[in-house]
Formats: sequence, structure tokens, C-alpha cells
Amino acid sequence: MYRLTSVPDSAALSVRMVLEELGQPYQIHALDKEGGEQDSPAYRARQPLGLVPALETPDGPMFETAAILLWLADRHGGELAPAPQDRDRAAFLKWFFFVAHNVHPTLLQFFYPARVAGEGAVDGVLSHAHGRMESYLALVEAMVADEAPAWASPERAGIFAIYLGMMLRWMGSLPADHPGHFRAAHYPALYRVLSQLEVRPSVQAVARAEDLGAKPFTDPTA
Ligand SMILES: N[C@@H](CCC(=O)N[C@@H](CS)C(=O)NCC(=O)O)C(=O)O
Repeated sequence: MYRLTSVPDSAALSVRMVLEELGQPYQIHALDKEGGEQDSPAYRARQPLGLVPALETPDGPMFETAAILLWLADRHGGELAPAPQDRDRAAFLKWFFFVAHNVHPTLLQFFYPARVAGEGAVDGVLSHAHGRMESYLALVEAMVADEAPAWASPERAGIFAIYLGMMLRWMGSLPADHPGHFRAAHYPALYRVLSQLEVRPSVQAVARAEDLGAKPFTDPTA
């Protein structure tokens, strides 16, 4: 059985949704942050930066959200990502890594700006990150609107949409005047995908378990 180390409403969400979608049994291990578990040698051996998620698998421990999502999709087949031999694997990988390498790290700057530049330069980091995020999301929106790839359709509940939906959840939950505030509703093609994806039983099961509300991707403050 998989064992997912998590804190509520963290990047572990996407892994949990994918495990639900795959129907794979798993246990949640709640990281004891107050007790300092993230700094313990045992946890650092599984996640060297002390972050979540970490997933224990039959092939050994894994960290990095995108790597875990892709590994689960590949390992269990199905429809969550195009298989290596599929024609649309190339386009899928390109955009999945685009999100993992651009959207995710920029998003983290909204939540931990001082880590990037120290306390004195937080405003500059936030406004620079805002501009980059605006262009990243516009590119993803245009791709989904123009190409309507099957791997980003709500029917497939793919790892691309689950990963991006989780990030839009967090950005949408920031105050409206925060530079990191971006809402799915501003991106019609993404909104259409995410509003159908979020009512799937897998996403709803995690939303109930972690108290995320009825529309975890498109209306995180509801
Ligand atoms: N690149 C990592 C980032 C993971 C990450 O930043 N996790 C956050 C929660 S969403 C965390 O553990 N934050 C606690 C902290 O930074 O102290 C991944 O994709 O797994």
C-alpha cells in the first residue's frame, strides 16, 4: 500500500487525488510539523528538503510532486497521461514540465517570497512573480483553448489538469489584492476543464477529507 506524507491542502493534494482516481489503496501520514518531523533524519532520508509530499512506493520513497504524479500515471496505466509510445506523449510532457518548472516554482514565491530574496525584497519578488505567472497562465490557457488536448480534458482526469487545478486553487485563495491572486474563472478553457474535473468522485473524496469546499479548483474560498 502507498503511504503519502501530507499536510492538509498542500501539494500532497494532487497525489492524493490521483491515488483516488486510480483506485489505489493508500495511507495518509500527517507530517508532524510542530514536533519537527520535517527535520528528522528519518524524514529527510525520504524528502531531503523536509517538504511534502513524500510517497512510499514498492520501488522506494519518492519526492517531487510532478515526478510522483508521472510515476503513478505510468505505473498504473489508464488515462491519466499519454503512455510513452502514444503520439501525444511529446505534447503532454512538454506542457507538464512547463507547469512543473515554471508555474509551480513561481507560485511558491507568492507563499514564501522571503526565501527567494530575504525579507527586504519581498515586494519586488511578488510583483516580478506576478508578471511571470500572468504570462505562464496565458500560454497554458491558449494551448488548452486552441489544441483541446485529450490529456487535459475533464473526462481523462489527467495529472496535468489535477496538478494545475491544485495550483489555481491556492492562487485563487489568496486575497484579491495579492499579486499572487489568479482565479480559474479568468481562463475560460481551463475553467471548463477544471469545473468538470472537480466534481469527479476522486476529487470530491479528497475535498471532503481535507475540507476544501465543493469547488476546490474553481472556487477555493467558497
Ligand atoms: N518541488 C516540491 C515543492 C514541495 C513544496 O513546496 N511543498 C510545500 C507544501 S505545498 C511544503 O512542504 N512547504 C513547507 C515548507 O516549505 O516549509 C514538490 O513539487 O514536491
